[in-house]
Amino acid sequence: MPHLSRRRFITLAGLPVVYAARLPAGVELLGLPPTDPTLPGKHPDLTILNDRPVNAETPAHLLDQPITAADRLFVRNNGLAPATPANPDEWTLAIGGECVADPKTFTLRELKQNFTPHTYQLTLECGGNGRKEFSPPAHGNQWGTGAVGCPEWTGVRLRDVLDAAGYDRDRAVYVGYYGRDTHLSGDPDKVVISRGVPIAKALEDESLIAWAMNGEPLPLLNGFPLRLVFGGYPASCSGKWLSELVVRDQVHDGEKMGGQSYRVPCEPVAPGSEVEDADMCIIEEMPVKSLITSPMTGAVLSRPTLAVAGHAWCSSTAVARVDYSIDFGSTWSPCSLTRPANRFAWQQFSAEVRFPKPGYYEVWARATDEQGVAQPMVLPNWNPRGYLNNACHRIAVKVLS
Ligand SMILES: Nc1nc2c(c(=O)[nH]1)N[C@H]1C(S)=C(S)[C@@H](COP(=O)(O)O)O[C@H]1N2
Ligand SMILES: [Mo]
Repeated sequence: MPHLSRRRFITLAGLPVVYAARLPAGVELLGLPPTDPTLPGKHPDLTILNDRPVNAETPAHLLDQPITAADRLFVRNNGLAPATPANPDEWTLAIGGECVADPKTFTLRELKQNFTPHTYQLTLECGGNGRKEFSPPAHGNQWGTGAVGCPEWTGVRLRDVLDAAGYDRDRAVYVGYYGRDTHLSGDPDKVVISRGVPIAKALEDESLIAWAMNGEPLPLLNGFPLRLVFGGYPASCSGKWLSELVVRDQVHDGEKMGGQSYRVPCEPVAPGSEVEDADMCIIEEMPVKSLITSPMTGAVLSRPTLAVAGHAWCSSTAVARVDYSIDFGSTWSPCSLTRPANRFAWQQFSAEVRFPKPGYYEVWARATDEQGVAQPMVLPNWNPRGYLNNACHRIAVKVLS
């Protein structure tokens, strides 16, 4: 049977077809379903929302690690990432703005050599994470739950660098950033995004100018070689491919600071309302939130117990408690909860859940911060651009016996 021996060593999608020699003549292999193209430096199972600009989120079960691996951190680009610099140590960061009398420039090498490095685990979450759930729908990337992650970041304190540059402490109101990405139009004069934080946030211990994620250089898509990282604030404040900081004597008015961008109605509005720019306020602290990362939704159980685990995070010192419910929020039971590695790091919760009889259940998780503010069970505060959805995360479970 020569046709069989010829098929002995065939491969499919890079895998050996183990029983190729036994494949009857005329039978075609089924093949594997097509997979999304993989982003450079990223896990192949990230969900790609767009490729121009690149936006990709992380399925909940891939976020199961206490410290998010670099290849699993979501990507949110507003423009086009710059090319990988040939000599990253020569990358420059300029410090200027109204409050800096004598503008200075530091190379990345100088930042590494002349300042004390610090490492913090900081939760990075896009202000639009969870936008997909808003009704009526909100324009923008339809993020599910995966525009969040919590790697360990290494860099220098923004405060130390501002101190070294010198700035007018009495007049400083805001620190804005500029990066080296390119506007989608290709116009080199158009700024992609230039946001920032109030001076008090900029001066916190954990506010970093970072060059490393989990001890390795940043992935290009996450800002290589240099970026800002602020925990507790919308990730849009954490400028990537960082090239310039401006210490402003007013609220920074860079690209995407005004209008409807990264802003919510100052007072709650009815779903579907149009809101004047003047009535929109800048998002600062992000609300308390949690995510069930294990098991995946849709788990099928052959016994009535289940280990549930995930993360909880907030913009204050720590999440105080996480509870779970299997009866749609009628009653709640406490989860175990770890302390954060540091402020703004996410914390791990876990629980052994017992189901009273076979059937369909949902497990809901609810985090409460130290001020006693808990996640809402239903979608909170509808807003035109669909920011700050911190409704409880839920998974479906089928209990067979
Ligand atoms: N230069 C620059 N910085 C940026 C952005 C960008 O498009 N360009 N996107 C911002 C937004 S909206 C988010 S949510 C975070 C995403 O960070 P990540 O891609 O590393 O996850 O980067 C922020 N910093
Ligand atoms: Mo974002």
